[in-house]
Amino acid sequence: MRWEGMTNSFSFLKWACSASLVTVFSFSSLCAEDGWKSVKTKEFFGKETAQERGKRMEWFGDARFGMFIHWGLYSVPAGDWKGEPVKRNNAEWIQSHAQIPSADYSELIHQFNPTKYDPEKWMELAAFAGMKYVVITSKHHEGFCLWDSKYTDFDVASTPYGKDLLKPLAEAARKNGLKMCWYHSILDWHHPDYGFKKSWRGNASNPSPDMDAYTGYMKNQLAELLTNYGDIGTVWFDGEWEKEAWTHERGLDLYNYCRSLQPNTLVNNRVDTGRKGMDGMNKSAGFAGDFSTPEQQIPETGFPEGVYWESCMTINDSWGYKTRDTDWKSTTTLIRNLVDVSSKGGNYLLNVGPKPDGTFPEAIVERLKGMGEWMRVHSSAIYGTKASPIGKPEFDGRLTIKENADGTLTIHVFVFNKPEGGKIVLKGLAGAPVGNVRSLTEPKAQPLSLSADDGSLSFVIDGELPNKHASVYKIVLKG
Ligand code: H79
Repeated sequence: MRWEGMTNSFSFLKWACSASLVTVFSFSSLCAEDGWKSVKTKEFFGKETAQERGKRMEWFGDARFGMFIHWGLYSVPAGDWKGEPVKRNNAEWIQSHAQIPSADYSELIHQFNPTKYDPEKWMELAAFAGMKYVVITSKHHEGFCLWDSKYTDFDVASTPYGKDLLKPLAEAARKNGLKMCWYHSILDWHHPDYGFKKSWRGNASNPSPDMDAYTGYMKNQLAELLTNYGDIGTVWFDGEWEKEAWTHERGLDLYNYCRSLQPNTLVNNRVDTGRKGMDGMNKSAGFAGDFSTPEQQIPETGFPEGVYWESCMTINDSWGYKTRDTDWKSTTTLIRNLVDVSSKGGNYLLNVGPKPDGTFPEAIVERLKGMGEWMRVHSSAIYGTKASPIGKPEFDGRLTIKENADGTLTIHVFVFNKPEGGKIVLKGLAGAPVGNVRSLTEPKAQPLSLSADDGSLSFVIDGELPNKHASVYKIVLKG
């Protein structure tokens, strides 16, 4: 909704309903007739059979690779405030790190003008890289909304750009075979009713922020996001850790609310208050959420069947675009991270921070293209695979497996660095080999001979590894 000033009673009502300024009126009482109250929230959490759950989770369990996009007003200062670099990594946290008062920070809205935004190009690149879904910040902690929301002026409609950024992205994603997903922050530094006050936040001068009213606002917005943009793959909440504001009861209710709008969508575990810090798994049963979310880390091991998880990680050190951050991970590291995550049965959600003009930094484009080139040859060893049955092998590499329709088992052996002598030993793998070892990296190469002796399989790689990022060998076992 665009900011038009308060010239008549209608725009006054809009102001009172919006998050743009501290308001003495209760948000929910003025806007009660539309939005979330008309949504019948049914109990969904824990109410489906294992089979139903498996079906709902299936695409996520097979996907392995997604694109995370952090984009918002913070992309404009890009890590600097008043010409000075703000310490700490995360450029999307600049308002908090520099304690920028809400009124000053909100001025950035007049500078956000991504005239070079080309969502087709973004999604073509994501698809080329091998990504199967895309998660964008519909709203990050700053509170700015990337779509034209009826419920606030603090959105893209109030920027010089003025157009919904999410609709064309959702269309481009689907056209390129990716599922559209939303990251939506529970924490909101702008909204006057958000339930935990700080001097620089938009709730600072509200004597009694009303978290029920704020939750109503968030639900109204989620109704927009889960009604007007087609099927949404995942709703990815974050910013749930302030105990003064967010509770288990609110989390469970919000989970059920999202699924009442879209029964098949997946909701991450940060909707509730059960995650164990940055390792992102749940402390114990009973917390809502369909999958776990380790942040900036890959778990040491895989998890039992039926535990779904996704490691989200940055491509440099910041989530939001940061001009001074050139600490780009190498293409090799990114590919090996994807392999590592796959070998443990998880998904890799790799973040990009677009520039305020709507383009990706060149370093990101280069790396995603490099991943795509590798994936074009090797993706069958990534998608729809299962975790290694023997954990990490002793050589520098990883394994994934695939159960074939004819009852055989394909083992993909990823080799990062060749061990001395080139002998690859797979301990603890029994079963009768079908044929020899074939190279996925070089399908035309001569098969290598496979030895099976008590409880281990082995083969020898001669010469250089054929791929510098990760070379892949295939073994088929019967029984
Ligand atoms: O959106 C990106 C970041 O801006 C956001 N999450 C990713 C996906 C984020 N990064 N860091 N933080 C949020 C800060 C959270 C830090 C902590 Fe905590 C909150 C540390 C202590 C309280 C997490 C929750 C770890 C322990 C509890």
